[in-house]
Amino acid sequence: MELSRILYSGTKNASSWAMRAWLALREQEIPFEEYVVDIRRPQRLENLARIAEFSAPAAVPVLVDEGVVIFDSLAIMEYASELGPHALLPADIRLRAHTRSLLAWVHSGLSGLCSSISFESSFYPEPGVLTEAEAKEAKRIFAVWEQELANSGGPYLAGELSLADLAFVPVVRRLLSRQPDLASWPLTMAWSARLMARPSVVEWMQVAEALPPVISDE
Ligand SMILES: N[C@@H](CCC(=O)N[C@@H](CS)C(=O)NCC(=O)O)C(=O)O
Repeated sequence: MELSRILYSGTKNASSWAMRAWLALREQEIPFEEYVVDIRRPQRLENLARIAEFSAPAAVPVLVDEGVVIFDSLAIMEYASELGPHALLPADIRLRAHTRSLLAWVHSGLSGLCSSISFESSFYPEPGVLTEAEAKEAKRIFAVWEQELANSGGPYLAGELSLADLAFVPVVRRLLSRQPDLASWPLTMAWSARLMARPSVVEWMQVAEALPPVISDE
């Protein structure tokens, strides 16, 4: 019998949360059918109302796996990590907890950076420049990545590729679109290039970059 697994994803140049879940499934080579929910206005509300019929948060992503509804990118990412052939969280219990902290930090808005720099804007022909406060916060995040990579020895934040790296992909995209000078953070520079070159990331971005720009809500 064929497996039924549908990911309700979102408009690819506007859905950073959907992207994270999608990347985790792709990285684990978990087969799924994708249903792209158009979250652009004005159709957004009507489309999300349909999602609300089976998923309480009325948001994407949602994975419906054999009839079981798994909502929220974090839950889907953890499921992908458990279901696929290579866990996307470290085996060591302390390292795993630390990696989950990074994931949780992204999930709780990365100290406000995600709401001030929209994912949508990273696809604009001229994404604009960082404010002084954003540039300061970006530098702090580059330094955090640099330290994580130095501690683990790379090539990813926790050594091997983990959910933390995947969760940061839309953040890297946002920040790199503003063309920061990463010379002071060489490990971060190499890691971000490595991450953005992963076939899963390239696959999503190729579709996202071909779409008409979306004016963000913020
Ligand atoms: N915490 C949720 C956030 C999901 C989310 O905000 N998704 C956006 C698209 S990327 C959405 O559907 N927004 C519609 C809304 O909340 O009205 C997750 O991680 O899945």
